[in-house]
Amino acid sequence: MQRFILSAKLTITLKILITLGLVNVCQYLKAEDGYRLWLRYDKVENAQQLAAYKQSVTQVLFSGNSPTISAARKELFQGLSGLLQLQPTETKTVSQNGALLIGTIATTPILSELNLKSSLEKIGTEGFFIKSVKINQKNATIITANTDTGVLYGVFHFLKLIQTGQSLSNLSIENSPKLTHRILNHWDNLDRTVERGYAGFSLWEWHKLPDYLDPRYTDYARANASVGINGTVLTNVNANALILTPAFLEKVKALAGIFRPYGIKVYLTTRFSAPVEIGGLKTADPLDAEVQMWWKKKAEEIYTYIPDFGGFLVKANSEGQPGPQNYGRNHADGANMLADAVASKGGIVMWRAFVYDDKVPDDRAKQAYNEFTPLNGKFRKNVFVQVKNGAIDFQPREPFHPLFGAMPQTPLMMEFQLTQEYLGFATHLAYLAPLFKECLDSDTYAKGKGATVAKVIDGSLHKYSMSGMAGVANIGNDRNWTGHPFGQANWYSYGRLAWNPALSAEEIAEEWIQMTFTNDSKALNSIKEIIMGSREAVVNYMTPLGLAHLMGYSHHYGPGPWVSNKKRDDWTATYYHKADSAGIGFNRTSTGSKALSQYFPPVKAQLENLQTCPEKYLLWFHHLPWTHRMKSEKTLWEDLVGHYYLGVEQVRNMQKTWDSLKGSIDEYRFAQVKSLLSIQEKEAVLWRNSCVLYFQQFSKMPIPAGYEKPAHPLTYYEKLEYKFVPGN
Ligand code: BDP
Repeated sequence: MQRFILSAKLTITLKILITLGLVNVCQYLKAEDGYRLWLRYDKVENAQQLAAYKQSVTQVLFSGNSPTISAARKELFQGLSGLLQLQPTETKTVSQNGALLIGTIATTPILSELNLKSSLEKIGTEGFFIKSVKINQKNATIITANTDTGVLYGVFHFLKLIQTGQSLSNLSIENSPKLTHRILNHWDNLDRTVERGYAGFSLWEWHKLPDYLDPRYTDYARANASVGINGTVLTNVNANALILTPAFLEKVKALAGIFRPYGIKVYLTTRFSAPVEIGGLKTADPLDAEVQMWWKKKAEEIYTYIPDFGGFLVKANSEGQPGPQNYGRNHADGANMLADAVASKGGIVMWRAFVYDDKVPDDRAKQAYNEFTPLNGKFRKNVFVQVKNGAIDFQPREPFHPLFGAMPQTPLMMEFQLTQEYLGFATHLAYLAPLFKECLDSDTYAKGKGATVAKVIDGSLHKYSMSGMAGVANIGNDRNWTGHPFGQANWYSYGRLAWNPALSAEEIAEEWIQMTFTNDSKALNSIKEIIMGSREAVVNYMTPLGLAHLMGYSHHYGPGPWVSNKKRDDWTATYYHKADSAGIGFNRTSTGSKALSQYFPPVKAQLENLQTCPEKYLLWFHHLPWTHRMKSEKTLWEDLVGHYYLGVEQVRNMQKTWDSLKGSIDEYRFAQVKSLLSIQEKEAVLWRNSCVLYFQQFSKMPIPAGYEKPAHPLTYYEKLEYKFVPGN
């Protein structure tokens, strides 16, 4: 009773304040905090458009009743009630213009009259088909597919048409994924810390699972399904064997149950030494019969919990993780043993190619290729070799990994990193789709011109039987999921590119902005300008002209070009930039480490030749004197300094453009991004000053006139120390 009186009082007070114009009630009660991601479903603002949409959706005929169809139905009604502010009636027959028919061909008999067979054959098991048709002489729209998951994807696409202001007339959309496996990799530990995670703790509340199911798990699944992500690896590649024990499998089962209706399979990372650690065996040798039996039994056990378990992701013999080489075996021996254990249930193994060893004297960039190419064709059918986009480690810019194109008989899976380990964490705005695209569009020349990385991983080049892309997630339990509101764009664009690598970074940015921020064309263009230039800005103020790995030791936060003399040489900055009085850069040509010889001849020739090597990769492949003449006619030193200063300028421009958006987007996110951009500006200056002063010791050349001078001497920057850096 008392509560009622209190809330009545509060309502009256609010009403008075609203009448007086003192409180904008929407903002007061519901800040746009980013939780809803790109699935905001706010009312369509343009009245004309809204009226047209309403005419296109007057009644709904939903058929089927699986959990996936229920999820699709729920999503549709949630979307329509928000976007169009209507609850269309569900009917069984088309009786007026504007009917929406949704369901698989098998559950929707009316559709069999429409002659859709050839279209449905084309879209496979996950594609969908949205078409304007006439039924009973009435205008109708059908959303159909061969499977319930296809229907769900179709519903999300239909809602997106409205969210992005597109017409619903004369539709004829046939859409299907180009890759079979579109998977997020969570580097989440069982204690809920996230390796290289900058958005809070892990979403998975292991302690409360399986009894408490956070509603957020469903929203996570919705977001993934909306972009077609169909798998999630729940645990860190630096694996803990405990995830394979019954107590944890029970928890995994609960999550799998939530994700299943959304077409998402669950995968786990395995610790190669699990048979010893939790199985009591003396060895984990993959050729040992007892070990093989242990994994078979373990897999059978997992399938009793999760009948559609996806399989294993494995990091082995890399950065101290155990693996088959501990027993004198190779990667194929290890992968095949696990593949055999899951094969009969349709499971797969994603075996990572991220291997390098500081005991091996060769260039780190060459090691994965050297270890894996001899194993081409030696893996079981259900094994992917998962390869990072570049040969070192998710740098702001890397040339494509030479393994792409080099393993025609072994399906290669792309691994991108969405979490910004090397791109300023969740404080820097960096839209990564241009980075992903740069790699996907690179020509490997594996079968002559046009053999792009995208064609390798979509399986078309070598006729792989499966194809896949993995994205190391940038998601945590921060209210807005990704820490930086623009981090959401990296999750979104990853999903879109895994669905179709041919999409452009720009078109993805546009749809994301429309759904996440606004349809207003002026604001849209300003945000697009910020987003599209953002990654290049980061490259410029961190690692321009092909430099790499200049980040702080171990945590990778902030500049550390001076990092040297650590326990592993290949974890220092000096290993990568090799700056000295003679010049700067890593010589990977035939007079250096010969890493270039791992590329197909036309690529090698292009990159080896200073006239044709794109300057963005220059110091990745060449060690050059400070006085080297660049295309700009400037010396290498001047050009390098120019890039560092340009990077800071670009961030300042991003700030200005963002400021111009005041009033066009909600206040909460406006203020949040504004603050984050000012951190980014501060840190960009820190990067610029640190790197320019550090390299100047070797170039012994002045910072060209006209540039603002660093505020402090080099020693100041070298002494900066950061404690408790997240994600480490
Ligand atoms: C590096 C990260 C490290 C990961 C490793 C990997 O610094 O935390 O464990 O990659 O991919 O980027 O295995």
